[in-house]
Amino acid sequence: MATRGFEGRRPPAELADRIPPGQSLTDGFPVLSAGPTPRIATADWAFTLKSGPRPIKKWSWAEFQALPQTKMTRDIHCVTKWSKLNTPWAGVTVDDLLADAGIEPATPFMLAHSYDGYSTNVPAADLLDGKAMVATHYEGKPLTPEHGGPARLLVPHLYFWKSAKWVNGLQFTERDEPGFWELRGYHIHGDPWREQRFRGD
Ligand SMILES: Nc1nc2c(c(=O)[nH]1)N[C@H]1C(S)=C(S)[C@@H](COP(=O)(O)O)O[C@H]1N2
Ligand SMILES: [Mo]
Repeated sequence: MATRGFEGRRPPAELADRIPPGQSLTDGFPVLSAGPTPRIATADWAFTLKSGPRPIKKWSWAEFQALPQTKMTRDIHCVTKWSKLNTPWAGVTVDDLLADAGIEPATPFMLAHSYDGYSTNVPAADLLDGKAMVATHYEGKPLTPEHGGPARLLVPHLYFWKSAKWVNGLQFTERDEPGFWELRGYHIHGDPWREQRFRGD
């Protein structure tokens, strides 16, 4: 019998090539937050796209819902060593946000910002071409507050700390500026296939 739960289980052989080095599968969906869960009513929610200090475009919840909605089912990988396969999300791709704002990527780097003060840096190339979205739904239902609702960033091909919960903005930056966990020793990029867990990996 395989041991299930938070410790994870060994992947069946046919799934082994979907599990990055050092990771185990979980069927659950652990909640990991640096602080308390903020409760943001959709009526109070807004999302801002910035280039440096300059706001480019701001969407209310209603305006955001009117953008093209995309479904994305992906495997996710947490630096605390759990992976979860086939997680089904829906929301707005970063490509569609830039298209609605009418801009091309302003700089090669971005910072995601959140209602709890969290931030995380991601190269723009890792957010574009359908690689990432601002997710508002999980398993067909509105995203719960614990998992980042009303909206979270989803960057499934990087470690899950890059998927900022309670996200309220994306900002183009001139340099790759470390965010909350990157300032506290996590890797600047966070590719699970290269085991980029901590600074220097
Ligand atoms: N705003 C915000 N986003 C966050 C975090 C956080 O503390 N605040 N934790 C990160 C970490 S370390 C992980 S592993 C994932 C966990 O997401 P989950 O709770 O939905 O599993 O969210 C990431 N996004
Ligand atoms: Mo994490």
